[in-house]
Amino acid sequence: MDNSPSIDRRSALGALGLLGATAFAANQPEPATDMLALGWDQAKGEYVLPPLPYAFDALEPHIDAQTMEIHHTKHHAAYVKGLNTALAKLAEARQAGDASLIQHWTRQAAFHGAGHVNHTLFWLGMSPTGGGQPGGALAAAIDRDFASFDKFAWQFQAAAVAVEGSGWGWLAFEPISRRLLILQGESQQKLLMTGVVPLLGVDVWEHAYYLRYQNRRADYVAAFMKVINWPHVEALFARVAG
Ligand code: MN3
Repeated sequence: MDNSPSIDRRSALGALGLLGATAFAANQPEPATDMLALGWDQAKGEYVLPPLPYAFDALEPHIDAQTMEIHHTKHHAAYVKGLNTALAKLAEARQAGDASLIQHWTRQAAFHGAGHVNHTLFWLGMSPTGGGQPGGALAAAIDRDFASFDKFAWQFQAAAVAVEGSGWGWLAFEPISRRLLILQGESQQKLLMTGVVPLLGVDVWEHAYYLRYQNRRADYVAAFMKVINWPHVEALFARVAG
């Protein structure tokens, strides 16, 4: 089952290169189609659910179609709605000069905003032709910062499996040292280090795997390794570290 509108792989790759580069090139205007693929509608001035760059069943058997459909059309869509709502409520608060709910809606913006960005990155970090190992400069950086790809894969999976409750396993670029870090995100936005640029994230909320893997998070994370879109991660890395 396909879900339309879809975007071709090349445009998805180009668009998601922007996610990592945003902090470094925020002054560069980007084409509207790329912004839509990143989940922002410039014409409407609001966040939108970006299309998946592949069909719901494209990652079978590693990630099942039902999980993908619910995850994308229900969970991710809810983060988009929550982010737009939070920002609208903050605009109302400014208009009214009423600070009583500033803390609530600011927290909501961070949670739903992170949820939106995380999932956009998640979808494009996977591919029906994914798996294997990265090449080029990213492979060299992984060897430098984690000793080997196998050591990286071991730590990345262990970190993701060990996330307490709901969260994410992240591979991120740290721009001060210009090195790679593996981080554990809790919820959508907690335990991340300010300034890092996420390159690859695995969603370990139960909604990401429970239908197929039940409580076997480690099996799900191992399956995720088989669908990683390394060319996309390499492109993100090149944008921020190149
Ligand atoms: Mn999720």
